[in-house]
This record gives sequence, C-alpha cells and structure tokens, in this order.
Amino acid sequence: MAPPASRLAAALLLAWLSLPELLVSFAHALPRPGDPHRPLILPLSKAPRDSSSSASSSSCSRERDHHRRRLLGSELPRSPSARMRLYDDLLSNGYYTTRLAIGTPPQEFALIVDTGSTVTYVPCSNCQRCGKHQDPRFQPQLSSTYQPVKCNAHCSCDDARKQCTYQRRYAEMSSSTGMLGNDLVSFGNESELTPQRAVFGCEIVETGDLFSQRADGIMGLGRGYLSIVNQLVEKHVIDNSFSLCYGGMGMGGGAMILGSIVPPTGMVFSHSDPHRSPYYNIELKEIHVAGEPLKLTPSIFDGRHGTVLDSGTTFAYLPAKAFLAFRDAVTENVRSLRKIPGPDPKFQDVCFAGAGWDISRLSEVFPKVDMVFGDKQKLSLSPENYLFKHTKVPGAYCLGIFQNENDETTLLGGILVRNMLVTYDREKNKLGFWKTNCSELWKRLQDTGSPTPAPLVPQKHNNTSAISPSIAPSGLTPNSFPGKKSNFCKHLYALSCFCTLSILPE
Ligand SMILES: *C1O[C@H](CO)[C@@H](O)[C@H](O)[C@H]1NC(C)=O
Ligand SMILES: *[C@@H]1O[C@H](CO)[C@@H](O)[C@H](O)[C@H]1NC(C)=O
Ligand SMILES: *[C@@H]1O[C@H](CO)[C@@H](O)[C@H](O)[C@H]1NC(C)=O
Ligand SMILES: *[C@@H]1O[C@H](CO)[C@@H](O)[C@H](O)[C@H]1NC(C)=O
Repeated sequence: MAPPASRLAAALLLAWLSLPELLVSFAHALPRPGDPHRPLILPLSKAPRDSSSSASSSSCSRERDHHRRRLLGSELPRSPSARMRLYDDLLSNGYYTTRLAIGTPPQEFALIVDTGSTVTYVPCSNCQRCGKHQDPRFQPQLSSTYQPVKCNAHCSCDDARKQCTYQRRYAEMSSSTGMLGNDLVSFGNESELTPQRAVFGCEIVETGDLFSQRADGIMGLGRGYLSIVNQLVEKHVIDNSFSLCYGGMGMGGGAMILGSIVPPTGMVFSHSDPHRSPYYNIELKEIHVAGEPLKLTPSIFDGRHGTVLDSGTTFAYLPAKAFLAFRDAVTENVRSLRKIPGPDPKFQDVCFAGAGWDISRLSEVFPKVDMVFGDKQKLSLSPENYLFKHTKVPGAYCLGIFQNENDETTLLGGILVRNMLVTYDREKNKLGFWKTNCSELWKRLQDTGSPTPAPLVPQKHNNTSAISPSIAPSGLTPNSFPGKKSNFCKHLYALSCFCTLSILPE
C-alpha cells in the first residue's frame, strides 16, 4: 500500500532516471564539501531525496513509521551517503568488517557489519576484560568530543548511577558489556557523509568469540534505536536505506553504502515486514535446485522469525526438512564428484572433492540454485552462495547451508549474498538483490569521477591492496574454523534475546 506521496516520488524518480544530464547538472550545482563529481554514479547513484522517514522501534515494540514528507521545490534535496569499503573474508575470518572512526581526533576500528544486531561497540581503554584485537582500544579521554550518556530513567545504569550501560549476551558465554557514550563517528574520507554524533558502546567486558576475534567490535545495522542506521536516519542525514556488497569466494572485501541508491535494473526484491520480526526478513517461498523445486510447503520458511537475512552470520541455516531436501537434491546433482569428510571432524559437513580449482567454473559442476520470493520474484544463486572451499583438500567444496538445529527460523548469513548487492530499503520495507562482482562494484563507485581510491586507513602492510581482502590472521587453526560454532551460536542467541537488549537513553 504505497501512500500517494511515494507514488509521486516514484514518478519523479523515473523521470529523474531518464534524465541523467539533469542529474549531472544538479550534482554540479549542489554545493557540497568535497569532490563535486562524486555523486555521478550510474546505475548506482543515489536517489533524490523524495521523502525522509524515520522508522524507529524500541527493542520490542512494533516499528513505527513516521513519514515526514517534504515537498519538492525547485531544488532537489538529496541526502549524502557514506560509502565504505569492506574488508576480511567469510572463510578466513567468518565475517566482513568496515573501518569506522570514533572521536576527535578520530580513533579507527575494524567492526563486523551486522544486520542482525543493533548496538555498535568497541573495546574501551578501561576495559577490564577485552581480547587482543587489530586496533588499539578506544580512549574516551583522548577525544575532545566524547560525552558519556548520562544515567536516565530509560537506561540501565552503572553502579555509580552516572552512566548508561548496555549488555549483549550471546550463546556460549559470548557477551559484550560496557558503557554508552556519544561521540562523533566518521565514515572515512571516501564518504560524503560528514562525521555525525552517535551513541555507541565502550566495552568493559567481552567474553567468548567477541573476546577472541580479531575484529575490534560490531557495527549494528539492525532495526532498533541504537542501530547506527536508525540514529543517522533519525537525524535526517541519510535516507532510510543501506546496501551491502560482500566480495566473493577467494576475494573477500566489498562495499557498503549507508543511504539510498537507485536500484540497478534487474534487482530482485522481496517484501520485508518490520512487524513480522525485528530482523530483516524476506518472503522465501521455494528453493529450486537445478531448476526443480524442492518438495516443501512454503510455510516451512515462515517458522518462528521467518526467513531472516543476517549479514553478521557466516553461513545459512534451514529448518531440518528443508535442509535435508536441499542436501539430497545437491548431492543428486553432483554425482561425478566424490563425497568426502569436512575440514573439521567435529562437524558432519557435506563435502565434494574433484570440482577443481577454478572458482569461476564451479557452476559447470554444481547445480544452479534459485530462491523464489513472494510475487514469484526469482533470485538465482551461484555455487559460491551455498558452498565454501574445503580448507584442507584442494579442489573440494562443502555445503555452506546447514540444518538449523534448534529453531524453525530460516537464517541466511553472509555466504548467501557473496557477490550480490543487497539493498535494505527500510523506507519501502523491501530488500533488493542484484548479482554483481562486489570487488568491481567498489571500483565502479570509485571510477565515477572521484579521485583515485585511497585506503580508508593508512595501510599497515605496503602491499595490502585496499580492494583485496585483508590478510587472514596468521595462526588460524582448524579449531578456529569460523562459522557454525561461533557465529551461528552468537546469532541463534541473538535471535532469541533481541527484546532484552539495551534501552536507548533520551
Ligand atoms: C609487495 O612488496 C614486495 C616487496 O616490497 C614487492 O616485490 C612486490 O612487488 C609488492 N607487490 C605489490 C602487489 O605491490
Ligand atoms: C584518505 O585518508 C588517507 C589516510 O587517512 C589519506 O592517505 C588519503 O589521502 C585520503 N584520501 C582522500 C581522497 O582524501
Ligand atoms: C571480480 O572482479 C575482480 C577484480 O576485477 C576479479 O579479480 C574477480 O575474478 C572477479 N570475480 C568474478 C567472480 O568474476
Ligand atoms: C614497506 O616498504 C618499505 C620500503 O619499501 C620497507 O622498508 C618496509 O619494510 C615495508 N613494510 C612492510 C610491512 O612490508
């Protein structure tokens, strides 16, 4: 049910799309700090700001939509976006990170981009129990703009009843506890978005995977007051949308855009119902393997939280019946390959040897998999969206889709969206998917008039190209094989405890 205003906006958008020259002149006319060429990106340009909405939700309450429409006058208002590089890789790290700077002068962090949670947090200089991560801890005392979030009626307070605290608990003792602070957050010098004040967590205690992981912390992109997206949208500095593009198998890295983009032609959409669950859900109806629908009723993908897209989860998890049907159909279609044990004897991975080195030729060996959404929208997956490379046997690959043991939720993690631009259009309550080379997507973003790509952070290694994934931490042991154990549990727990999360002060 599109309100009239958004239909008007859609019409304007169409008109705008068909007039790229107009866009060019507008873009040049708009006074903006920084490079005037930057917004000239097609097809990945930003949408004109037809409206702004702020969708806020308390941890448990339904999402409320306030549509604060703006009349379009002679000027074409638009919101800047933050364009950020992604680093790391699914197989070596189990996650993708971005660089976020907090404070004045900025202190930089590598944060896991996580659409499945809300609070953004980094280790604090006075942390009592924090692991060794890739950057120094945040030092509030060195930031001239830092403000503690003072204790108030709406938050949990520290013992001194001075500062608000937050706590996230995950399975297996994984947890993050800390103080809420407010400071300028900056999105890198490749973003148009200027530094903005935001509430974030300064960690005092971290346990489990949050303690042992190399990344410094989490950047929460979920739905909820403390989400960085909600905060920026609340302040009307970005449109109510963001996009992630995860680099492919063997590549890693990728790109993130906070703010809206014009959806590329051919983007496949699914409705995402904010009332269905607090997570970014989609309407998954069918899965096809090699063109054949799995014999399942569509309701199987609607159990518990429904089908949830969680960028912070490594792999994908289907309800038992759907998993078994999927596994059997894939196995049936790769008869030429040899079934072998997985890299970690603790797990009963389904692996196949003899597929060869060349990732680009995997689709000649492994079947095409399609996901069918409501409205019959069909998204075709490549083998890299459901397989991961066997870490011990060259040329072998394992199913990166598992059985969800304890839960009827269909949980789709990062693997499913490798080399896919995913737009989380919170304004229009839909998620868009577009197959692309996410390594080149970033290059394309760069090639549209902006200066040569500059690393967001001074590179520690001379040789680490900013586009390529950062180097895997050395000393990766089979035991630290990412995925099922760590991220799965983490998010399984997250899915079950969303409502107990922190309360936004003010
Ligand atoms: C990396 O550095 C080494 C030695 O400094 C050099 O020989 C090599 O060409 C560099 N590689 C790239 C891709 O810049
Ligand atoms: C961005 O910042 C890096 C390091 O902070 C710097 O080397 C680079 O020149 C900057 N790039 C631009 C386009 O300002
Ligand atoms: C994507 O682009 C990168 C960089 O141009 C290239 O190395 C890689 O092979 C491409 N990946 C695919 C799947 O085409
Ligand atoms: C970077 O390059 C410089 C000069 O080429 C060299 O002295 C230094 O050891 C290199 N550092 C790393 C981390 O490779």
